[in-house]
Amino acid sequence: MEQTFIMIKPDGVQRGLVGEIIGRFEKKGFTLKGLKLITVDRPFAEKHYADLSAKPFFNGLVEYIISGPVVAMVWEGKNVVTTGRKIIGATNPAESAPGTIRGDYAIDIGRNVIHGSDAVESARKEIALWFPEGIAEWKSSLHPWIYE
Ligand code: YYY
Ligand code: MG
Repeated sequence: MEQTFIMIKPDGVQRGLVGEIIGRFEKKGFTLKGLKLITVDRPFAEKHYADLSAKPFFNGLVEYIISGPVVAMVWEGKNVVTTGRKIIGATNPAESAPGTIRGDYAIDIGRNVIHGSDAVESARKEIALWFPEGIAEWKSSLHPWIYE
């Protein structure tokens, strides 16, 4: 089953949005496979966003991610990478549709509350980076009520 890496950024944690965000993924029917509150250091944040290291906003992005604890999660389910990105909404909250997390809870692109992997391959890399200890092995007993 497909997995994705979802991270509630420091603004989402500080603003008390953790429960709301987890609830949206839970209620959709996805399965929580990993979860931790963690403050990462600069080299770690730079590694997570390595693909963006040439961008002008890279330093500000890294500062933001290391500015407080984040909630790192692994969610599992059919098409969870693509559907997770839809639940999150467009990168710039000015363009995120109402009903999405960024559309409902964010205004500025540099405070957009949440990260979600953009492809199955990047999800695999991000899960390995953030959960080197591995993730939980369990199957929700709701499975037959969510999948036909
Ligand atoms: O995957 P996603 O988070 O939607 O966007 P990315 O293009 O991967 O950029 C990562 C992160 O960088 C974005 O969530 C906000 C920030 N950022 C920015 O501050 N300014 C930009 N012009 C583009 C992205
Ligand atoms: Mg991205």
